Amino acid sequence: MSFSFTDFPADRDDLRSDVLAGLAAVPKAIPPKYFYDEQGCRLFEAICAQPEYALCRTERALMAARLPAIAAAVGPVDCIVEPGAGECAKVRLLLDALRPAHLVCLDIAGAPLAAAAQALSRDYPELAVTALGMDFIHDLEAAAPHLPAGRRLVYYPGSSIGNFPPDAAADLLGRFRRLAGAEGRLLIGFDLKKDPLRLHAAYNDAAGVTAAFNLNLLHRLNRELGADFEPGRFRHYAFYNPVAGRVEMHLVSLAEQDVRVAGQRFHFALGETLHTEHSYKFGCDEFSALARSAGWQLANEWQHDGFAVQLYGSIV
Ligand code: AVI
Repeated sequence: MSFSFTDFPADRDDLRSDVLAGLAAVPKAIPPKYFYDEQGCRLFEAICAQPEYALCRTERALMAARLPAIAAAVGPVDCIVEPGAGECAKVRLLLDALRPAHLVCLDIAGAPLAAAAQALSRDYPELAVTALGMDFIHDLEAAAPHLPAGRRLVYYPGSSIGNFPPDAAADLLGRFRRLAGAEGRLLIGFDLKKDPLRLHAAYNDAAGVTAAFNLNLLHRLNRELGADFEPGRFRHYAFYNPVAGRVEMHLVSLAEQDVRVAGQRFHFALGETLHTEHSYKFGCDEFSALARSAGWQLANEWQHDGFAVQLYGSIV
């Protein structure tokens, strides 16, 4: 069994500057990557278990049902690279089917990643596991020296690509391509456009878990930046915008109020929004055009109940 963990804490020191810049912007906004402190990771896992939020279950069902075809299409790989690996749960199916020698998993939440990757390495004694606690959105290139030579598969499941605006998504896909190398492949899962009421319900679950996930951001800022947000004075507000093809998530101020964050004062008008997340939904052709703009050539695609998985190789 081989396991290593490297933390890149400097990459995560941007919280203060990103939040201060985001609160000074019009409209106010905070990047969604800051949802994922330890409590945020737990709440996201709980979202995935909500009856209204089918995304994770649907992707798992698709992967399980189509695994032999997916493995055959991917072909032999030496190394799987998983950005945003979280609990390292999704990759297990692929490890069973592809049997690579090496797994490199990356996540901004370093401590939970280290624990999950170490547990995984106990279950796969033949596998060399490298865990990198890093903000790969900011500095994916820092992962390159940790990748072994050989044929690489970048695995990016869970429709995480939908949390980026189209330009940033294309940029990230291009960086995945450079990380994968000329022989490399990309297996990516994304949520499809569908009935807007279904999408609306998925981000407004009856148990209020998504609301707690959204509001947890304010608790995090109170704890880590000495802010004085009163989460009870903000409303979780999420809706599907069919023109833009995305779910938008906001925290709307329920009062006129001032908030102090890292020693600076910010004013919220009654009804003013703090934007926290976009979750883009795609058509299959729309997504493959986006990937193509980043140098990826579509090789295969599988769909199930409003979710798609696509396999890419480099355009030669
Ligand atoms: C991680 N990401 C793909 C989730 C999504 O659906 O955009 C995050 C999430 N936000 C609210 N619910 C789930």
